[in-house]
Amino acid sequence: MNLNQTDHPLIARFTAAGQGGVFAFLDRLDAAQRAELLAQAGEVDLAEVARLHRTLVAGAGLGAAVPAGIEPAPAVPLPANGGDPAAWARAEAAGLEALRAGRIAAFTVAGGQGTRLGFDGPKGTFPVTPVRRQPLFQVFAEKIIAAGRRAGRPLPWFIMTSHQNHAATEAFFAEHRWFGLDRGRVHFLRQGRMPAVDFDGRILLESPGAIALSPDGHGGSLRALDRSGALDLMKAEGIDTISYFQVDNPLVRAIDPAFLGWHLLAGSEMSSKMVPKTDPAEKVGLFCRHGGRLAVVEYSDLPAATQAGREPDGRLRFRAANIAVHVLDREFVRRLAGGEGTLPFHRADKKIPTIDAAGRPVTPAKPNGVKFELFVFDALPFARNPLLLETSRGGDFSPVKNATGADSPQTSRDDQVRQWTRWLRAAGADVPVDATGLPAGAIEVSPLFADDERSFAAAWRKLSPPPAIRDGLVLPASS
Ligand code: UD2
Repeated sequence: MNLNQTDHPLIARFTAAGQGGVFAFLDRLDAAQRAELLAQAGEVDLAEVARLHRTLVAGAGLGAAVPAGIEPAPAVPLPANGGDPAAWARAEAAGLEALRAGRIAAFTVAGGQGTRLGFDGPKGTFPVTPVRRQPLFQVFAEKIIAAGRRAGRPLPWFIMTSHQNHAATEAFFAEHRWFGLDRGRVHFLRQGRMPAVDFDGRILLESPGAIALSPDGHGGSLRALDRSGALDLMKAEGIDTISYFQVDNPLVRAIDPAFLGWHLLAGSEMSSKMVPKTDPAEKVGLFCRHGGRLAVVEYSDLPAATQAGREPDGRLRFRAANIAVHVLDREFVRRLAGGEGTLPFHRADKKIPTIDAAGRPVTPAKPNGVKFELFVFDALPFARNPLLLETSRGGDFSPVKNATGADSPQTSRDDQVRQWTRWLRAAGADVPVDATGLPAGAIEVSPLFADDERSFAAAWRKLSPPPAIRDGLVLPASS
C-alpha cells in the first residue's frame, strides 16, 4: 500500500478537506498502526463533519435553538390520576396477547461511556441491587425471563454496545452464562462512531495513530439495528415491536404489557413513557408539542424560566419528563435508518483527551472540542400516531448516573427498596417505614420472584410461613 501523504486517496481527500492533520504523525507509525488509522479515517464522513461544524459549531451557540411555539405535550394518565381503568385493562390484555404471539423484543442501549458514574467498565456490569449487588444486566435479564415465563414464550434481547465496551460486555455475559437466557437469543450490536472536532472544526487525534472517535449517541441505535441485521432477524422471527430502555435504570419495567398494548392499540409507530416532573431543576428532557408533532426538548435547551413556569393549580407547565423508555415499530426504525426523516445531530462540548503538535498527550482542564450525538427521541416527530403514556416514577424510573447525590447508586438502591416495601405492605406484610417509605434494613426481590405488585402478592401468598422481614432479606431466598 502506498502511504505517500499525497498519493493515498484517503489522505488526499482529508488534506483537501483541511483535515490533513489526522495524518501528521504517519511517519512515526508502524504498518499495523497506519492500517488502523486509515481504517478509522475510512469511517469518517468528511462532508458530514464539515456540515456539522458549519451548522452546530461555527454558526450556532451552545445547543439547539428552542423551537418557537412549543406547547406541553398531553399524556394518557394512569388510572390513579384520572385514566380510564377499562382502557388500561384492554391495553394490558393486548400487550400480553402480543407477547404470547412472540411479537416483542427487548432492546437495551448500553453504548454510553458512563463517565459521570466514574465506574471502570460497561455500565451494565455495575452492581446495582441493594443486597445481592447484582449487576444491571442481571436485573434486566431476570425481568426479560420473567416476562417470557408469563407469556409462555421467551423473548429475545438485543443490546447495543460501543467500540469501547463491546468485547467487555460480551465477555461479561459469557462469564455469567447469559444470566440464564438462551444464549442464541441474546444479540449484541455495536453502534457507530463520530469523530470529535476542535472549535475550528479540525478532527482531533486521541494519539498519533488514533482519531478521537466516540459513540454516535443513543439515536445511533436506529441505524445500528438496521446495519447489524437485527431488523431482518426480527422480521424472520415474526417480531414487529421493540421495547427500548436504557442501561442505567434498574427500576424500568423492561417489558410492560400495558405500555406495549397502548402502543399497539393506538397504531403508533413510536410511543414513550413520561413521569410528571416536580422539580424544575431535574435534568430530564421534556415532551412537548411542536407544529402538531410530539417531540422532546432536552433540559439544556429549555430556558430555566420556561422550565419553572407553573399552571394555576401549581403544577409545572412543562412536566412530561422523558424517562427514555420507548416502544418502536420495527419497520418505522427501518424507514428512519434508511434515511426517511433524518435525525439531527446534537453538539456537546467536552474535555477530549488529545495530543499536542509534538504528539504528546494533553488532558484538557476545560472543554477543548465538540462531540456530535444523535438522540433516539428525535424520531418521535416522524412517527405516525405517537403515544405518550404516564407511568409511576417509583415503579419505572431511578437511574444511576452520578457517583453521589441525585441519580446515584444510593438513591437508586433506596428507590428499589421502597418499591419492594410497597409490594410487601400491599401484600399484607407488616413493615414499618420512615417518612420517605424506607424500612429499617435493606431487602431485595428478584424479578424472578415477582416483577410487579400483583405478581408479588400472588408469590408472597404461596410462602408458608412467610419469612420474617429483616435486614438483608432476599426473595427468592435460594438465589
Ligand atoms: C438521558 C436523556 C434525558 C432523560 C434521561 C433519563 C438524552 C440526551 N437525554 O439523559 O432526556 O430522558 O436520559 O434518564 O438522551 N447511550 C448509548 N450510546 C451513546 C450514548 C448513550 O448507548 O452514544 C446510552 C447510555 O448507555 C445510556 C443512555 O443512552 O443507557 C443515556 O445516555 P446519557 O447518560 O448520555 O443520557 P442522559 O443521562 O444525559
